[in-house]
Amino acid sequence: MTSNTINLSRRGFVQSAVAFSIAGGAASPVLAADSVKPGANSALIVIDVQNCFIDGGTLPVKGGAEVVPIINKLAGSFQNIVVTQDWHTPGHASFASAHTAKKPFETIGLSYGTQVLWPDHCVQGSDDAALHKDLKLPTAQLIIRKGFNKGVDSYSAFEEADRKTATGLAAYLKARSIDTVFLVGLATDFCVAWSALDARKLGFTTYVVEDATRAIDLNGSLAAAWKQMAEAGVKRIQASDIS
Ligand code: VGL
Ligand code: ZN
Repeated sequence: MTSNTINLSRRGFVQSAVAFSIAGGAASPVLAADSVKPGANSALIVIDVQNCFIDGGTLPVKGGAEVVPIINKLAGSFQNIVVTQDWHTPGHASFASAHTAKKPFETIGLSYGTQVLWPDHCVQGSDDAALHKDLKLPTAQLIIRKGFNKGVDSYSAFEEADRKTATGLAAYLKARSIDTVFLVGLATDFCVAWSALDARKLGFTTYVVEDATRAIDLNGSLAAAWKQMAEAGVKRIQASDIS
């Protein structure tokens, strides 16, 4: 290719440029079939893009700030946008500090099962719990806060960790005839994954936009999350797949 190009006359170059664009054109139907255009029945669900999960916060996720411009841009493709905030009480049961002789990232058995213990984070009303200042979602219609029951965590935007208490998000989406959700935000392997798995369980067509998420990756949790999501029928896409 390179040596041909060097010997091309200008006319020859123009011809080969045309040939190249035809070949490119032939490839584009494949791209078009793979790309998704969110409609009136789709919602972008922006999970926990809060100061706590970004550098300088209490539970920073590596590269967390990088999702902000990607999400801001994606928002232009959606008629429906929902935002979530992790919203814990002081002394929340998911905080290591609430348990004797426990350190962050250890686990504990609570009434509803095994709970990973975290540094104190996203305490209600604190700057740490605020949405990142560069997140620009003026058309978002709902902010849903979760994890506000002191004794129960809620990674999922749909259902608390007791697997009984609904946040109300599913009923809201269903009332608005939304059957397809696109999940972005933090963290891929916790709140995004749990929300995606519950969305599938509740019957939503579910996409996770991988490059609009970042992970905590604790003891292989990221690979495990992608495996579970694939098994549940969650579609893994990139921001460039959305038109
Ligand atoms: C999250 C750990 C603890 C998350 C929330 O948003 O993924 N992770 N609380
Ligand atoms: Zn939390």
